[in-house]
Amino acid sequence: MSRQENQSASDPVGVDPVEAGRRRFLQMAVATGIAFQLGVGTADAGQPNLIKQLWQKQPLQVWMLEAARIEQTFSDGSILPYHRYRALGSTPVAGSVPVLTGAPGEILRVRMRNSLSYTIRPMIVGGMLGPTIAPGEVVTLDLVVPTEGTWLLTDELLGDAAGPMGLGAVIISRPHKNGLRGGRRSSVLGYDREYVLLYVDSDDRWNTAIDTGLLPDYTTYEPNYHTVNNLTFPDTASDPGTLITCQVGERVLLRMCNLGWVRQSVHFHGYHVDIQRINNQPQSIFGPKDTIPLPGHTTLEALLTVNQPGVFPVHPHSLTTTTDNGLYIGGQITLISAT
Ligand SMILES: [Cu+2]
Repeated sequence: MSRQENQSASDPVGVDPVEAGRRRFLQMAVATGIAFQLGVGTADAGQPNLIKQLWQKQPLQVWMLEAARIEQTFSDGSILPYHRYRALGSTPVAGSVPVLTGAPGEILRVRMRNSLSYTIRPMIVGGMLGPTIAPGEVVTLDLVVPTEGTWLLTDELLGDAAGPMGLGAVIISRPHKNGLRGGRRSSVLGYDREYVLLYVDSDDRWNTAIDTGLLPDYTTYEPNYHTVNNLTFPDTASDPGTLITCQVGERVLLRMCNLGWVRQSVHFHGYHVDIQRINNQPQSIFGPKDTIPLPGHTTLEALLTVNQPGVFPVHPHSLTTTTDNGLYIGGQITLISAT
């Protein structure tokens, strides 16, 4: 499913193909911080294997994702259809949300299968668009890891419904501790552990409409399902990627992500956290907070200094979001467990 013909169409005549590729690559990287390149690195179609030449010293990990229909059963017995990215193979997850990791400037290679009944187009919020992927198609995306931070991968064609449908993944951009870039370490953060928490809210009428091939009523959005890492409480508290496990004295980086539309205010029991970055922009004006703002389609990194042992809830400060379709207790609650 390579689409390399697109890749070489603008090669300047008479310019060394590797050099041309490098320039184009750098232009994209500088302009946006993120670049999708279609099919580069698959050498079998006779095009210059640009990425391999540029990055041959870096082993390429191939992450595998599938855009798939998934039914989830909630505590009230109701079942909601989602269209989610499913992690295949050894692709890491938090809950069931794929979490892809790379260093800034590195290539992330993703093989994406579209098992949905409509064309999708992956995009990174605040970044570039990927290619369209037709139903049944498998496409290899090579994406340049953006600047240090936490990024949302979602779908452009589903538009406003991509979040409610759950079509999201998280990309962590983290400098190598030793090695690349002269051994440069993170300039902003020092931490002992990290967790990803991805919040999604859904209005069942939207999900049901899209799942049956119809358009939802975009004028009305009243979410009644609320997941964190595609889970609800108490499943959140038994998932190793969603239960925040730590020890007194540690610093824990929380990569808070909101793919939904509810303007969340996430509240911490037991601790205050320090906001490090919002949408990957360093922040210095916030003091310690027990409640942090997390609007839709936003990422926020907060540092939790674990200064007491215990088990404490973390949840959006809205009663509705701590329910499953109105049934308390459920929804977007998870726990911090500190020993
Ligand atoms: Cu509370």
